[in-house]
Amino acid sequence: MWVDFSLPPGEMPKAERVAHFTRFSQKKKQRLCLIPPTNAGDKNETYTYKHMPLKLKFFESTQTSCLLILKSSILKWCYSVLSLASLILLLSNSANAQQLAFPGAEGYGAYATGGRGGGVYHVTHLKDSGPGSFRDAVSKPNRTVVFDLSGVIKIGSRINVASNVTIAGQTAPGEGISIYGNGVSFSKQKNIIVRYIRFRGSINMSRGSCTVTADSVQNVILDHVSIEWGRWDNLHIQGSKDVTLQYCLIGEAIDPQRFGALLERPERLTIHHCLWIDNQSRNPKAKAKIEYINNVVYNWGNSGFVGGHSSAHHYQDLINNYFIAGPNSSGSYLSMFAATDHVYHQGNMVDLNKDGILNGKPVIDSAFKGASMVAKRQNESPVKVTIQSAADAYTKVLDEAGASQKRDAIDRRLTSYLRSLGQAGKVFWTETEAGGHPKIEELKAQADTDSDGMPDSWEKTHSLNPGNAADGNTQVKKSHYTRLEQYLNAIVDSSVQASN
Ligand SMILES: [Ca+2]
Ligand SMILES: [Ca+2]
Ligand SMILES: [Ca+2]
Repeated sequence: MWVDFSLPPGEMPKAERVAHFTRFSQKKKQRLCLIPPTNAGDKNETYTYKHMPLKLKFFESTQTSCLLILKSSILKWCYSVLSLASLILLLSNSANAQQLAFPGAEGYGAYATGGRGGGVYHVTHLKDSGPGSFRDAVSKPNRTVVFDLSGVIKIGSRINVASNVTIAGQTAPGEGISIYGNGVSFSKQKNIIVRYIRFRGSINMSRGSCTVTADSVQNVILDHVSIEWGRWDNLHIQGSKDVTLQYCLIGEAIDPQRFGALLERPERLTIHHCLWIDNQSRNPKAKAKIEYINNVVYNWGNSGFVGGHSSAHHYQDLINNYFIAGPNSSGSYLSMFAATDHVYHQGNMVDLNKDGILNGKPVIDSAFKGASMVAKRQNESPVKVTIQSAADAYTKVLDEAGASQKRDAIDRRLTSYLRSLGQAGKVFWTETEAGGHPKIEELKAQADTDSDGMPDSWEKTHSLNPGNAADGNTQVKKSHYTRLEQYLNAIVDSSVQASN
């Protein structure tokens, strides 16, 4: 709005000053300017410039410049621009205070901070425990977990993840990492970011086990995570707040219940762009305050999305989801709603004809039999989900759901079922029946000499020091992410493979 403008020091006669200002203004067109102070008697003198009244206000200052205020029609314009500038500044400051977990994080869990600014732990082998294991990696807070290799990590007992942890599955090479054989618990923890990894339970778990439990958690985001082979449900979320599941694949639950997910009284919960596939029911069961947007539910058995149907009140918003029947699907793509289920729905589609073509019909009120229908959204997170049509969401979910940086054979099989649009798919009883866990080729990640999580090659091309780990936590000026986060974000932003 103003520029530095120096006049010769010392007192300058009024006429000369006006002349100088006029010359300046002509040269600079109508830009506002700073002009130097002269003496106290000159305060608030009025001049004209091109027939426009100007009021010059001088600071009593020995500085070489002072503020010019225009008392004219452009004054309002000036203030409006200033207000806009302040607003932009304010917004950018508040963005700093509320940094997204990563670019593209949406929903109630989008502000999770994970291990930002903490240490880096390298998973260096595929064994169940000990230094360098995944179990050890997530056992302590304030760290980012990176993977020096790809493969299947077979675990014998549940793994508990600590608070303030980022699990950066996208750092693993090749087809990435599967944690297989038992479950992973995030329960009672806060601020966790999980991206591009597979959690797979097993028939060898105890009968009531879920693959992932996230009870009483806060500020957690699971992004591009595959959650499969849970015995009771694949996923259990109870009493949690500020949680997002996005681009996850929640499928192939196994004996005895073979259910997708049980949500018990979570609030501020977002589930968007997830693929629910080959689960007998509960895709999910939503005893919850939830925004459920752009999901695809394929080949449910008995039931698709299930209401809370309890004495407590539940508030479910279903927006632009696609329900697509498969070989095992009944017609109950929405079921078990009671008057205590307050349902808002908009733009959902259902395709029940199993004809290999996506040609569904709009879901109408009567599909939510027993529910109390409401006309307005009841849940809307501060970081809004970018909402697509149900048909567009189908394509996006097919491309991206699960650990899709490079899908492994199991997730490729499951998404091939979806692609068949009614022809293929099965609600299996055990993972053995489904073909078991195939090997994932064990590849090594690029060298990271200083162990700061960023490979030498990346550091060299980004003016960082591959011999000094301290640069990982320095901040990138524009984005306010750390250098390590900048790397973690960059390797997936452009690499989701269309070939999936
Ligand atoms: Ca069809
Ligand atoms: Ca490094
Ligand atoms: Ca470094």
